Amino acid sequence: MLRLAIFFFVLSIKEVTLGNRGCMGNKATAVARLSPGMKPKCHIKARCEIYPRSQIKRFPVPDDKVPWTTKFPEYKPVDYTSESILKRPVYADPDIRTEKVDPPLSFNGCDGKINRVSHMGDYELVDGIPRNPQGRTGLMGRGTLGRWGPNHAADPIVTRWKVDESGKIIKGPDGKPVLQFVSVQRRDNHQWALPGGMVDAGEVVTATVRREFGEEAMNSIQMSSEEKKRMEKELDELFATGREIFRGYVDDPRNTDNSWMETVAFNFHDEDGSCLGKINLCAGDDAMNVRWTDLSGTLDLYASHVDFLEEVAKFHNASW
Ligand code: RP5
Repeated sequence: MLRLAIFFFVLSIKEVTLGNRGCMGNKATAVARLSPGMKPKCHIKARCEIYPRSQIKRFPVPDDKVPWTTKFPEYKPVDYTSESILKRPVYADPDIRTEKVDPPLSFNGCDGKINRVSHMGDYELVDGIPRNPQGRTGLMGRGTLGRWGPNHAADPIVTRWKVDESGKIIKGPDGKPVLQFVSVQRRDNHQWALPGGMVDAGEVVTATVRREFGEEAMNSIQMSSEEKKRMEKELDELFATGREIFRGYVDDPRNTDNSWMETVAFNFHDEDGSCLGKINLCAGDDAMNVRWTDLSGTLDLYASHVDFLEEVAKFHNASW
């Protein structure tokens, strides 16, 4: 019995480690590990009527027609890939429907440093094109996403307890202590969100959360090398420990039938506020504002970020 327990313990450690290593991890490590009780929700934001940053209307998909297993013969998704993606910025794939790509893209695997493995397990290819594992979105093509299939992101959830002037923890209406997290206001749609971002080719997700927090919540891009060094030291302390909260599909308004967002979200919690006291929040890069926000069930945030925060509140037994 003890041996069996040790075996599973070692296995789970291995999975956490390899799963964070981008394309160096193997396929078996990439299967979704959602926190217990957390299930990816049916497309809500990924069926928003007007596709972000466009005038394009999605083909309406009723709730019961989202799963591919439900027949929907009248389904005619709009085909849309934005001009900027078709111009092939460095992070964008070629248009595999119109160009001959040799060698072909390695779906469900790795193309050099590009990770095309889904956290949700193997996805289907229809006529060589990845199919969204969560079902229909009313739009085919890539929209404004660069990659066919999974587009990998990482999200830092930096938390502290809310205290009054005397340092006493403030309680919420449910009598539980209130947590606060660092949120940013996105420049593209002005919605409040976690300061997450895309994983660069070859980058490990733990490096992405740290880089994105530095860029969006501390404006590291505008810092002098001296200031950057100081920031790195502060972040070392803050990011030394982290708990994986979620790994999987994100209900992002940019998702399409052929391209979708996936993320790994980590919670970095400063129990006594000693480490975060030194951190100077300053919005930068894709963020136009940054602030501490109270965790609560009434939050309205970008994509499925509220779901990750609910998990964090549960874990810390905080007010929700
Ligand atoms: C969301 O998009 C992820 O959860 C992450 O927060 C974000 C990454 O995209 P960009 O902020 O880089 O646009 O799906």
